[in-house]
Amino acid sequence: MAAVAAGLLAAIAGCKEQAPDKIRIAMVVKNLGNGFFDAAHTGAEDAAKELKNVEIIYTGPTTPSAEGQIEIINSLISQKVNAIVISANDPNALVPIAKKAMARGIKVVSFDSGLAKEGRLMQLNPSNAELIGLKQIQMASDAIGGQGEIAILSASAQATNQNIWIGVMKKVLEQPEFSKMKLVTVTYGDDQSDKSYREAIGLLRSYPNLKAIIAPTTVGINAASKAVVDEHLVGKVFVTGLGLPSEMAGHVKSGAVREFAIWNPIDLGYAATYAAYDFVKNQPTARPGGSINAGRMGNIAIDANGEGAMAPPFTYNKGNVDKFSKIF
Ligand code: RAM
Repeated sequence: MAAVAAGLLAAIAGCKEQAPDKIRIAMVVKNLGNGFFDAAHTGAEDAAKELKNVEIIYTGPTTPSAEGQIEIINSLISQKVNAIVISANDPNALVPIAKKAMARGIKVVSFDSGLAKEGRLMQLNPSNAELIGLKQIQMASDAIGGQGEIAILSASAQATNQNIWIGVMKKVLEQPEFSKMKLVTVTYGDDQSDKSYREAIGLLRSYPNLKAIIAPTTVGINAASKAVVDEHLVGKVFVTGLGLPSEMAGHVKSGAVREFAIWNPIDLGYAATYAAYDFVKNQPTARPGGSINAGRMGNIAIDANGEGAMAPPFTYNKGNVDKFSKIF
């Protein structure tokens, strides 16, 4: 009897030790197996360590679809997580499920690729969209001497972030400075290496006068660079866009890429986790017009639209790519 009672007491104590206020933050990414999101996950875990009582549930579909993310969010609602930090595969299709989560008290924050305003409490952008779009056109222009045909190889067709950047790029191309550059097409590799590679090969074969491929996706830029090498077009077609130094160092060396850009995905995942935490904790400034406390990243302002932005994109070339390839 005594042993049973002691066991029961221990079990009760054990329950108590399970810290009822442990905060569970689910990071839902566009898809698993993408190095960019692996890095964001590292940042989320860094934040969790600092915040102490936080557990990160890292999840996402195998291919980047809204349907896959809806299924995952449904299951996170049943698991009663405290917050969802999501990089959305579609700005609108996920709104009803995100609203359902919020109605159950789950704090939904989007990062990287945003949810429409009504589906989240905040969107954390890596940087300003205008800067990201302009930067990519500038890099392409520099590589091809300001003239010639260019194509865009994007991620999935509904991706919020890529579509915003493509919109900016099209506007930037209307400026007189870039009038000799012609965008011939936009194609989608769905952030899958094999599909992106096939699309890139298709571009190179369909447009014999193509001078540059801009891939505003880390998966696409890697695949397009490989396609240019395999088609023996190094020096004739230049690839640029957004890439991870760790994946791009070889392509810079091969000459397929002169310059590319990106922000720090570790810091982005870290700050998004802090944002979710602030909303869970009901920090009074975590609201549109306020700011979040993002730990080592300092305070990040939230505009009236509920959006915040981190640092400008950083440019990589043969002078610095090796150094950064050790980080992300
Ligand atoms: C891919 C994803 C991600 C984007 C980066 C640049 O990894 O599409 O959403 O921000 O590229």
